[in-house]
Amino acid sequence: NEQQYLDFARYVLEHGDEKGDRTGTGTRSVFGYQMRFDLQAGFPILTTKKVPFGLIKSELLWFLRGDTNIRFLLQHKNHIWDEWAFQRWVESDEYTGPDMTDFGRRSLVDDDFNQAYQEQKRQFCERILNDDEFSAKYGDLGLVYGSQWRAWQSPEGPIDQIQNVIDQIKTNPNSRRLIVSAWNPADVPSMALPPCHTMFQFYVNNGKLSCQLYQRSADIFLGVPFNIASYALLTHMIANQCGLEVGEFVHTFGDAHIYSNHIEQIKEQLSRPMHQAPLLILPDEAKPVDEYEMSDIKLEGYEAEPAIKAPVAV
Ligand code: THF
Repeated sequence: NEQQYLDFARYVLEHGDEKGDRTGTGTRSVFGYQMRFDLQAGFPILTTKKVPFGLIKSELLWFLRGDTNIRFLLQHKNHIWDEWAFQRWVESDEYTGPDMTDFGRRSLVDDDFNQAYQEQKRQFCERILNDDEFSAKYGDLGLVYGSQWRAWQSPEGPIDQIQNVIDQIKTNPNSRRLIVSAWNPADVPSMALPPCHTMFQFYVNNGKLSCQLYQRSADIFLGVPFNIASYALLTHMIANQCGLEVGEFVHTFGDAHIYSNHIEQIKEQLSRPMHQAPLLILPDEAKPVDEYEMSDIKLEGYEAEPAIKAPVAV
């Protein structure tokens, strides 16, 4: 399973074209790629670097709650979405601190600026956690995953795509319409970041539930290890609720890229040994996906090489 990720990364390193991007970082990129993970062969979390599974759990529970405010993430010490909320804050009229224009890029090249930025971001997170009014206004990322999954706005009222797809898996497993879409063209302009995981489809065969994700844009070093584990976990949770075994997770990509400031890190990772895939442990009884707590989800036997630090492009 993991070998496919390593092959993918090596392929993009060797065959990717240099391509500029929105964040100004520069990438090596390919268009179109696919990996398949057999979920019966262990849980597909990488072992060539330690991936913080707690962050993956809290992010997925956040999506499944239909929540779009980073406060829940901060309460779980999860900071992977901070930059996108922070950006809205520093661009607002109410922000009066030091100039934070282009903070993502400047924090990497200017030490003094980076200190000021880290301090502003720390204060921002404090306020999101402790100030209800501030949090309601600046903690929210707009109509991102959580709201599209659980409450897609339509003239007839909100559509709960997750509940609908679970009902269909149970009652009409042969359906070829088991789809959840996060890409809502009407809402894209108001989102802090338009969804990278554009849509996913389920497939039931021989008592097994498979899932395929179409990801329009993929940060191979930082994002993809999270994305694989996240959708594998979601597939397990929905299979559990529907009384099915797990089948495959098929991961299909649009623009798949390695940022120019992740090249050394991915080369380091490619030189490392793999370990045995861990097992995912969920509750024995069928549990609705909305009722999960962090402690309901466990990995058994997760052994991995050390984490590798890399800057995230904003
Ligand atoms: N933007 C970019 N440029 N890359 C992404 O992967 C990405 N995401 C989400 C939204 N925009 C993105 C956010 N997901 C990390 C992981 C996932 C993210 C964002 C950041 C990250 O930095 N991971 C570190 C550990 C972080 C920590 O320990 O706090 C890592 O080493 O894995 C794609 O969904």
